[in-house]
Amino acid sequence: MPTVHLLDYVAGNVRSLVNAIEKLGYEVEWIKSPADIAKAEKLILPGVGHFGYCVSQFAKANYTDAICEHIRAGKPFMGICVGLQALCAGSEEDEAVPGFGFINKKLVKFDPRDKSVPHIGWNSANTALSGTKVDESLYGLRPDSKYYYVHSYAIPYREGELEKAGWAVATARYGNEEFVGAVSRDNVLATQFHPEKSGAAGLRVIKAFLDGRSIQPLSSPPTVNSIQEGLTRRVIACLDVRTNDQGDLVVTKGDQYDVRERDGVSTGGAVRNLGKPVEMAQKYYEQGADEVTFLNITSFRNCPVADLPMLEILRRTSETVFVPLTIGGGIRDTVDTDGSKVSALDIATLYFKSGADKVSIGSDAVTAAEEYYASGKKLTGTTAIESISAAYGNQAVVVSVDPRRVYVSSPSSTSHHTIRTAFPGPQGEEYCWYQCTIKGGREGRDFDVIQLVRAVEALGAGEILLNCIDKDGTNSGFDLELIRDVKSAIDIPVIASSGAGNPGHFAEVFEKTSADAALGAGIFHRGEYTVKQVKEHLQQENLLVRRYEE
Ligand code: 1PR
Repeated sequence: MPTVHLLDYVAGNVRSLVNAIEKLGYEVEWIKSPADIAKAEKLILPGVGHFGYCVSQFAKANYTDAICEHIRAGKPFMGICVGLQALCAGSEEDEAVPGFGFINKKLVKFDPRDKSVPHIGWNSANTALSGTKVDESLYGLRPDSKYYYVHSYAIPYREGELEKAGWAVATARYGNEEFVGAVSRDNVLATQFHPEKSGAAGLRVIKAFLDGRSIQPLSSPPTVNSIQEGLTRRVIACLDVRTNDQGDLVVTKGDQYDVRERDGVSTGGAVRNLGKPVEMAQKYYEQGADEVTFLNITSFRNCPVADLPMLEILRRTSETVFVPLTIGGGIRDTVDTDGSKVSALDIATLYFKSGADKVSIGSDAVTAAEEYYASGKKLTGTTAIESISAAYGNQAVVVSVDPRRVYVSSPSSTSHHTIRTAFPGPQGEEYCWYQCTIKGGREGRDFDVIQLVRAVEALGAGEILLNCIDKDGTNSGFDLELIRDVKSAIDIPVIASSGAGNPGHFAEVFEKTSADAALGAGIFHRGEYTVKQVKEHLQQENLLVRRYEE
């Protein structure tokens, strides 16, 4: 089997990249020391996280000179995400650390005034501006395909600048900022997006690099109408996973968090079994889901951390599902069955190594946020959110929020942040606040959702998964009032969740709020609608979506 060398210098999900390379018929060899780089023919530098941290890690381990030598020698080199950023002169993210300097540009942070930052989701890598012919493809890139990005800093695109230095450029637009999605010159290809997470479109790019084909003819050139710039609306399929009474791991789904069958008026029947996690994730990938989220909604009792069943689910899913995978449930400091302490960061590391791109933190985030205010907004660096985002980047940390409506007659009757609601409470109350809960909604806290999201953003969370217990499983649509309120309080992206019952609800949440993504569970598991149908409906409503590519 032909070989490609991979440098696994810091944390991150490299498993998906390895799976992608192996699926394409190549074998991965790991670079373990700078001397190994000299032996490499093709070298891939993947990367997530903090620019300064990554680039100084290379320097500390004496990799910088070896990598630069490989590039100067004209040997094939591919940089992914921070692997692209490292080629630049520097980054606003860390002014003290210079990059390798091959690309004479500095990375700049996206302006959060008109959009969420980080930029997370599917966007273009369009070579049209850079002059690549419409019937030719640069490393398999298609101007009408979408690729998965997750980053806060980017190279601003100024027409002609990089081209003058010999680079071919593929661009993307986020809000009113045009930035560099990919660049190529001679033996170098570098992508800001993650090809290993970009479905078939991304695998095509990796294959073109591995096969050494920089320019190829396009058998079906894009039409003017098929090229649409900008970030697409993300549709996420969520799988709540737990063990049922027989001990099998199943996908389940509750009504307002009650996952047991209802027998007439009484509850408390068997745990609903809607299918097997890996098979269902694969099915949603093939339907065009832009991401898949697994939530372990019960802790697996008496199970050593290293054997957590979710690790195996991730390993198997990441072999065939090439879109981002999020895993939540039980991410907190814990004590293992042998009495040893395991940190939230250790658990997250196991998940990332098994193929997860993001971890989602629920109960522990509420506790951390409460402590944040109690200490006068001090950052200790020790919470799960802080330690995981420091090691893997903010974009890898999602906070899952489980709020419940509490109705009040007037804002003055509570110290919490209220909204005026168009859906009055049982006593005709016109105001409500959203109470944070922990332990899957079992315990309510004297803490509101706005306090929580502001605190976790300050602690380093990169995205909010915004559930709503009142809406969960009701098929009655998303809680638009809650989503608008949370969006107006923070800059990081918000995933709307709970209540999706038909494709119109997805269109509604994107049209009437500025939600960055929308998640559905029951609607898909019960077979009422497919992800494909939801995306077709969004498209009919003139909302930009990623088309699924075989
Ligand atoms: O507290 O860090 O261990 O994380 C536990 C995680 O498990 C949290 O993310 C919490 O939301 C989730 N969870 C705990 N108990 C339940 C339950 O249902 N009994 N599920 C639960 C939460 C909510 C959504 C759901 C949407 C969409 N599920 O993920 O999928 O509401 O549903 P719908 O489209 O069918 O309306 P920790």
